Formats: sequence, C-alpha cells, structure tokens
Amino acid sequence: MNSTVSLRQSSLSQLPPGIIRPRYDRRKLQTGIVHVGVGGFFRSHQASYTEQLMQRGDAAQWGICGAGLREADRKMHDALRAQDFLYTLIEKSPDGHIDNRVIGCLTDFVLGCDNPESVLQPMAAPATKIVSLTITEGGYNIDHETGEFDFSNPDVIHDLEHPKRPRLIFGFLTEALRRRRDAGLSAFTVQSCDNIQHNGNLTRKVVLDFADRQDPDLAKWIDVNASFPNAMVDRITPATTDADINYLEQEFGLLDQWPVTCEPFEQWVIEDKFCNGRPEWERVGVHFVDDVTPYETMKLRLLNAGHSVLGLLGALHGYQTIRECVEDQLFKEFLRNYLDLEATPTLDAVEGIDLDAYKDTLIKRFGNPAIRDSVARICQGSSDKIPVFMIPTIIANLQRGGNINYAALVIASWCHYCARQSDRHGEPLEVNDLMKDELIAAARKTSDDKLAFLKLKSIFGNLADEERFTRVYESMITALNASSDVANEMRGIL
Ligand code: CS2
Repeated sequence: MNSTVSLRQSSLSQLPPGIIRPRYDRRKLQTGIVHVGVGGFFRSHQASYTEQLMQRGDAAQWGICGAGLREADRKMHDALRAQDFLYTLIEKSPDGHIDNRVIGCLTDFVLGCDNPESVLQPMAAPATKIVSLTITEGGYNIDHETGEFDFSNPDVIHDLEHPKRPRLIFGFLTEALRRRRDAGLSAFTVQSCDNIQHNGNLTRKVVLDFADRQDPDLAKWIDVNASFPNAMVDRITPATTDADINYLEQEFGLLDQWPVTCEPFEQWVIEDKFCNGRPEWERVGVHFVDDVTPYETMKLRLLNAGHSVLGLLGALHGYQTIRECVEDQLFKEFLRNYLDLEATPTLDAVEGIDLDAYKDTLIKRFGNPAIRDSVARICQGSSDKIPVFMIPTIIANLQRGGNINYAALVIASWCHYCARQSDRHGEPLEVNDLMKDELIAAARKTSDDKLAFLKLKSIFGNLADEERFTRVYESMITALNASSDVANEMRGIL
C-alpha cells in the first residue's frame, strides 16, 4: 500500500471499502452523554453500542463527550483530539474474520486535570442526560476494610474544600448536579460501567456520601432526582499494541494513532432506571432488566474470576497470554473445575442463560487466537479485582461447606508472584497495583508467617481466621516456596 491516509473527519470519505465508517452526519450530533474514563473498554463497548444505534439513524442527540480527569488520560486525549475524536474498532473473530469500524459517536474530549470547567460545563449542560463511568474497580475510593467511602484521601479533602475545582469524579458529579439543580434542570443518570457488584448502588453510595459531607440539602436532591442503574458489562478488550496500529496501516493505509481491538462477543445488561431518558440501546442488543444482580454475579464470578485464575497461575508458569493458558490442557481443566466446582454452586439461576453453555462459550472466548489478551493486563490491579471476583465465592463456599482448594491455590500463587516477582524461568513479573508496596512487603513476610499475605484485611477481610481455608492455603504456600512449580500444585488438586 503506497498511499496512506490519517484518520480524521476530512479523510472519512477516502477510507478504503474494508473499513466501515459513520453513515450519519457527525456535525448534527449533540452531546447527550458525558463519559468519564475513555479507555479501551469504553471504546469497544458503550461507544460501540451507541455507534450501532447512530448507524440506524435517530440517535443524534446521544453523542458522547469523553472526559479524562487524570494526567494519565492526556495521551488518549491528544491522540483522539488529533483525529477529530475518531478511532477504529477492530473486531476479531476466532475464525480469522475481522470487522473494522471507524467509530464516530464521540463529539469531544475534555481534560479535567487541565481545566475542571471543561468537564463541569458539559455535565451541567441541559442536553446532557447521562454521565457514564469506567473509572476502574479501584476508582470508587472505597476502603475495602470498612466498605466505606475513604474521606482521608487527600484529593477528597481537596474536593470538599474546593467544589468548583474538583479532582475526583465525586467532586465533579456533585458540582455538576448542584449547577443543574440551581438552574432548574433535571438531574442526570450516573451509569457505572465498571466490573463491580451492584456498580450502580455503589456509585450512588459514594456520590451521596461525598455530597452529604459538602452540602446535605444537595445530597437529598441528588437522592431524589438522580438515578444510578446497576449494570453488567462484558467485552474482552486487550490493550492496544503496535501490531494493531501496523495492521491498519499495512492493510488499509490508514494511520490511526490509537485503535482498539476486541472480540466479537458483547453484552450489556442494565437496570432500566434512567431519570432523564436514554438511548434506545435495546435496538442494538442491550438487555434491560429490573434486577441485574444474577447477571453481574455470574459474570464476575465466572468470567472475571476465570481470568484471574488463568492470569495469576499463568504468569507464574511463564505464559504471556490468556489464550496460551487455555490452550494448555492442565490450565483448561483447572479453570473448568474452578468454574464448575467452586464458582457455579454459589450462583442463583439466571433467567435466559444456560450456565453450562455460558462456560463453554467463555472458554472459547478465552481461546480466541486473534485476541492477544495479556496475562499482565489481567494481573494488573489484582488488589481491587480479587475482592470482587473471588473472595465472595470463597466466603460462600466456606459457609456452605463447598470446595475452596482451587481458589486457595490462586491466592497462594498471587502471594508467591508478589514475593518472587519472577516466573518459573526467572523472568521478571511486575506487580502493577495501587497496593504494590503492601502486597510485596506482606508476601515477603511469608517466610516467617505463612498467613502474612492473607492478613491483608483490606483485601481478604477475615479469611486468615477461617481455619478450613488457611490449612489448605498454608500447605500451598509451603509447596510453592519449595518448588515454584505451580503446575505441579495444579495437578495435585485436579
Ligand atoms: C478482566 C476484564 O480486568 C480483568 O481482569 O477480567 O477486563 C474483562 O476482560 C472484562 O470484564 C470483559 O468484559
């Protein structure tokens, strides 16, 4: 391919036929949604659903203004701004089929760390009906030990004192809602898209806790007027690599600084509680329900926990990708047993879903050869993931006399990972985690106290007091310390 074209509004008409482009008039889009946390997942999921709706017409009022609050968002902001907020979504099927779609539903991208007003104004604008969030499991500022909003966070202290110049999402939402109330406008729906049990209820709690400390009357108004639907979100979205960028350039001559690759599977189940209207996402496959609980529990305990099982064990074994893990019969069997023997018995029936088929599909999705989802992405932030993805399953099994061996090996392996920071070949493993220092310090102490890691209460609660669990766990710590061969331990449990 000799000629290349840089992705932007003015070059859309020059895109080669293999790339699907917006058929609607982007200039007519209005911003109806402000989304905070423009990462790969938002771009492959909510933006993709919204784009599908726009392609059908009649959705011009649901343009999305992207917002980043942190310095770390600048790179994405700069890349997308230079492309008139366009990017390519590369959907890769296991059979090798690839769909390339330029997504046009972003109307803007603003950076709160540069200028808080640039985020507050679109949030407070009359046309905005929804503020959606992907701020990661750790972004909700919850002290895991107490389950309460952490008022000791210096940025929270700052935001309480400086309502007009907030740094964190709680301050932004509170100030924007204050402006809406004062202007006589309706509130907006706050739509969490993070992998957290009852993500809407949690968002509601943290926003109201913060607002109440700042302005109790406003908190009451928010409580009555805003809504916070719970949702289950799903689409495996690996981090973008140079290979994705090169693919578009080599195959299509398209220069896109930051495309997104994902699997074809997508799922979004939302409670239909939108206080100020919503896009007709049901027209493009979103499932609206009264109670999302069984769907989110199923997804967190099977898919997300399944990822952590493969990720933490696979990292120690020296695997780089999730696919490599499920290609290994031992890992595949271990995963399936974890899902069947430990996770599934803790789940309620889920309407319209055959759990066996769901798990079969899950393992196929993990094995998609076109998706190079790294074990490193999965292990990153485990201190926020494990308490959501696995601990509730362990606790339920301790209560019901169920199996806990598989989970115990995963936790022991995580400890070993943090203590050694290398795989069985001696290659380095990074502890990429907000609690990095605590994790490493506690894991290293296991030579004196085998339960030291498990005593990190903010992650494990009181698990270190559960004798049935600690007995198994201690023997695994001893075995891993002796041989570093996680596969051997896995075989022992099967
Ligand atoms: C993953 C999720 O971060 C993780 O550990 O399990 O990002 C997962 O890929 C998504 O939730 C899929 O929907």
